[in-house]
Amino acid sequence: MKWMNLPEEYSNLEKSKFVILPISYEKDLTFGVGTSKGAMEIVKSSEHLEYYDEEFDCEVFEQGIYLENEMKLNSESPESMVTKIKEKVESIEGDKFLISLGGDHSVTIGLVKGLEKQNEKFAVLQIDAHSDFRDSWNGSRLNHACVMKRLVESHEIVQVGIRSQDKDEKEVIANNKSIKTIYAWEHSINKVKKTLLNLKSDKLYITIDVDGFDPSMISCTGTPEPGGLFWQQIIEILKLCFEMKTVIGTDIVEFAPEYVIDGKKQISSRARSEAYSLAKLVSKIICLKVKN
Ligand SMILES: [Mn+2]
Repeated sequence: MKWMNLPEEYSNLEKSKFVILPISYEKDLTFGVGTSKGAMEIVKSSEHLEYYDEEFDCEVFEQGIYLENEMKLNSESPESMVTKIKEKVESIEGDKFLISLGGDHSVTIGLVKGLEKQNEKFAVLQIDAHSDFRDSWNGSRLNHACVMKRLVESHEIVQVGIRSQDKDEKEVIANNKSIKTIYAWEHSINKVKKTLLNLKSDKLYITIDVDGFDPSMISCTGTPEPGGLFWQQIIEILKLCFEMKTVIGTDIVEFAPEYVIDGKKQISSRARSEAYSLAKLVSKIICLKVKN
């Protein structure tokens, strides 16, 4: 399988600037199911993408897009999942740009740890409905609800689109200077700009939990929350990030295209359309990296 069905000269590892890493992993989902199929559903829909992006006047494929084999990690413990992803990321050459497709949000812990080897200091921008700041969840400190709590131990964090958290998380965030939260109901592009300006790190990793989108845009996710961000708002946030910082990698997580009906797992036409939107988001990320 190839991203966008690209011919060999634009999809071999050696010549490709961009590397897409699909990860299948889901543990202890809070509400819905099906995240483990998310990555490959996005890959499948990429064959319908245009080669050209008119918004950024960019030929998406030109610098090469290599599709890694899917990492199937459902049977791994959280600790071993993190180690395997970290080692995989460390094995990717530093001049390539990583775009990982999710799995549940805990995969981001492994992705960020993997990038730490080649990047001394970087901040993490998180687009998400949830702050993911629980210290542990369902008995694990590596659960998807604890991701940002783990990452803030070594990185500055910017959260955008947040609209669901518990009281303890709110207090932890308020008392930690390394975290800046822009709630969904107070979101403005100027707030994002000011926050990026105040970061000490020049490098930035971006993690996109698809529930950061409003559910009218993306509904196939474990815990959809009303009042989210819309397509163009997220593109504007990404534009700012790429213009103001050196973005070193991104992930798109928590897409859950499957639902169960009469005991059988199915993928709805709605899920297919959302998978296409997320594949297009990958195109936009590629264009922004090429342009900046
Ligand atoms: Mn979330």
